[in-house]
Amino acid sequence: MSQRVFSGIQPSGTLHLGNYLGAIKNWVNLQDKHESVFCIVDLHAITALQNPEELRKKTLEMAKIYLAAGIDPEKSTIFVQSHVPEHAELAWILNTITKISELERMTQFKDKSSENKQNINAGLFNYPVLMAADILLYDTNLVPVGEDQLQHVEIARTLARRFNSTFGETFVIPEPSIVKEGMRIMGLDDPMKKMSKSAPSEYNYIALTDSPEKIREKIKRAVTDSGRQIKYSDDQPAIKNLLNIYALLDNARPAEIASAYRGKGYAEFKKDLAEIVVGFLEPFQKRYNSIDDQDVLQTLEDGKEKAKKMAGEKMGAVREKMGLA
Ligand code: ATP
Ligand code: LTN
Repeated sequence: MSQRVFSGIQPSGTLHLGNYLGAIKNWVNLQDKHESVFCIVDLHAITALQNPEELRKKTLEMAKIYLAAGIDPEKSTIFVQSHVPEHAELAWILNTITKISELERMTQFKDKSSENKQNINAGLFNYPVLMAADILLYDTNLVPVGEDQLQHVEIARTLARRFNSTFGETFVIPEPSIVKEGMRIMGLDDPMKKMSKSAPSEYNYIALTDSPEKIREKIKRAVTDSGRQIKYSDDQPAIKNLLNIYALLDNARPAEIASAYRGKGYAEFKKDLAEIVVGFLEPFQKRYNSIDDQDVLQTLEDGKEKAKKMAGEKMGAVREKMGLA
């Protein structure tokens, strides 16, 4: 039976290979089997101070990234979170059934508030509640995300259950959807930390916009393990990470790639990996650059209408159940 898929990314910062392999690649596969809704979560982005012009630009860029990565507006709904006010409305309501202690446990809140001590705002604290609203408004069954978002999907499940048992059956209980090899792509400069756009060094990540020369240089400089062999094992986390990237882009299994390189050196493996990454990103960037802004705006307009209809129906039911109508 077809299920409903929902996911989103904030229109801030540069997208990297971790975002693509951990989340977007899975979205592209899921849209063929399931009714899918993909959102650009600008209301989440403003939990850090944004320049208005820049935010508008990044929102459009993110929509282009979705399209260039293969999200097909004929199959999926693509829209901007702030275009559908029901997200903020449901978030408010869910806030009233969320315990402060539940939000205090969120590791992303702890990380982000320690990174940016001057702006620990209430929106940053309530971020997971808005994310729960995003998910629950659309009767979502599956939420494809990277591992770092699992705790937030768990809160969405808790709030759905709590609402249903207090006010009557209203929300579907969502499940996370994770691709094992892609769920946590590690930094190229440190295989113990996840690849992240907020990393201090650009040698941590491969941006989806990096040039072929930059990609080759970054992979050449990627740290390797002290062992000499190319094998897929937890005690060689750096090579394991590179094998995961290779396998996901080549649609193969990491252990198979490892055995194809048995007896060969790291240099040869890295050289081939760089070409695999370039071979993926070059056509991606071509597609990205050929997308017309006017077409994207139209896609977002169509997406808004579809999303409004779904979200409006759900909010009607919520208001009714709570005595707000
Ligand atoms: P930051 O590191 O600045 O917090 P980010 O790079 O983690 O940002 P997000 O916008 O928070 O990016 O994440 C977008 C999506 O990409 C989420 O589904 C997230 O789980 C996934 N993701 C992010 N980083 C990775 C990674 N290193 N490996 C796998 N998935 C990832
Ligand atoms: N918090 C997520 C982005 C996000 C999201 C969502 C993901 C906001 N709402 C709903 C899945 C479903 C992140 O990646 N930082």
